[in-house]
Amino acid sequence: MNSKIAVAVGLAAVLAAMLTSISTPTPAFAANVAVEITPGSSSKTTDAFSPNPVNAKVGDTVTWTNKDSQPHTITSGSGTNATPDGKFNSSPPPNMSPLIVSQGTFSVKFNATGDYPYYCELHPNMLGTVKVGDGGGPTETKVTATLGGNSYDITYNSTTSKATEATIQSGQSVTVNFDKAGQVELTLPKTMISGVNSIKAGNQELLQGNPTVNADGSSTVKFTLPEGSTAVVIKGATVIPEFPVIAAAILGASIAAIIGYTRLARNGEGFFGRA
Ligand SMILES: [Cu+2]
Repeated sequence: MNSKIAVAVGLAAVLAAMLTSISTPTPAFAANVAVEITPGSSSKTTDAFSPNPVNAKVGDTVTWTNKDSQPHTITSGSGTNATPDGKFNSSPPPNMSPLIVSQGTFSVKFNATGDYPYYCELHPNMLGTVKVGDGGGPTETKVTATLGGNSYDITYNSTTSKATEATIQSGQSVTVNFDKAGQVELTLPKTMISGVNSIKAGNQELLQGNPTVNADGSSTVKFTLPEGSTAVVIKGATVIPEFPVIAAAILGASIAAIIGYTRLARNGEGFFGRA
């Protein structure tokens, strides 16, 4: 056999083996969930990881990939006092070895529901959470509101209630409908509403304390939708107007100019005086 042909046959065999391994079916229920350690993460906090928090189901494997140029660790525990809780650690004591080097990965399979906070032992300012829900499906989903051709995703987290619809009352409020009562956490995009100051079910105020404002400017609010209620009306300092403010201002100025010109014309005058 000619050596070139031999190489070609060898490559084809390797390729066939790779394709076979790729197409091997994975178990129907367990999933792989990807999280990135983001570039520049050593100087970041809760945005050091993406997504964060990350949602998984019991049996899922979460894999972190280090997209930063520096090494990091994925260590379970609360980062504020930098104490490992021993649940998982990419870089166990005593030598913190191995570190997750640039482009390296670390995986953990989660077998029980709960919230799992974690941090980086080299940079305890880097804080993340894995939220593991039961096998009934993701606990966090979204509902989309539209206005003026734009759509706004509202993410919600609830084990009891499903958001069925969201509508924007331009410049006033956002209404979210649910299938039934229960505890709900909503994250509302800044482009839709900011400065959330009221969440009402009928006449009942549900908002307690201030909403959490996230790094991207979105607001996260938690409330309990009372029995018998299926909708909340959310108000804030600003709710997206039908038209952008600048467009409205230009439109207003144009109307004023037309009216002004019409009056001048009626008096037999142009903009530059009598013709
Ligand atoms: Cu780090």
